[in-house]
Amino acid sequence: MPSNGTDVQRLFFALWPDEAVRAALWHAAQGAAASTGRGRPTARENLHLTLAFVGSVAPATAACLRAGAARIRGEPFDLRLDTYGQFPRAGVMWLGSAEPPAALLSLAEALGGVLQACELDPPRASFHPHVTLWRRIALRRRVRAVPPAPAAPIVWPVREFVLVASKTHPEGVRYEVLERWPLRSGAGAEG
Ligand code: 3AM
Repeated sequence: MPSNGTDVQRLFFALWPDEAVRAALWHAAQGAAASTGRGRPTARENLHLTLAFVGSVAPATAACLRAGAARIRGEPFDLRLDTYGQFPRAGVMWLGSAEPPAALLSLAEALGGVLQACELDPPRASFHPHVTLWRRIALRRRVRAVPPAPAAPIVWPVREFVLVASKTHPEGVRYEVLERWPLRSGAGAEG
């Protein structure tokens, strides 16, 4: 499968916040700022929760992924974001959920199946749902400086998932939502 060329796109499946949730995530990121040293915040418009990272793929594979995603029949759910954490080696601070809903884990698993069906490697690491708030946390602040839980948990009503293209511009990475699929009651994959 070709992995370079002008039509290749770098893709991932994600949950994409509405404006209210985005504002709350940004607020939570600001609240954690004192714990980061010279970390870099995720751009407000880029805040998201990755469900499955795809990588750079040719148009035929992107079409396969879209067709597979359209067959997913996941349950809508409310995601309670109540816990800060870090991936210390990566220097990342995130907001996550003490108890991720089963419907979220099922959705990520179904998308892993879509990747495999499109002859891509399924995600290697086990799925740890999180919203990256900061990167490049100062070394001496890692782990020790995880802030206490947000004052009020963010409750994210999740009713859809999206396919996102990651585009590198001179001013930084920008994410573009390419397509959205609703989560409808009635679990399981169609067809
Ligand atoms: O949502 P976060 O910020 O955790 O780190 C990248 C980002 O995750 C991750 O995919 C999301 C959108 O870019 N990512 C980037 N390259 C990756 C890779 N090779 C990767 N995840 C897994 N493998």
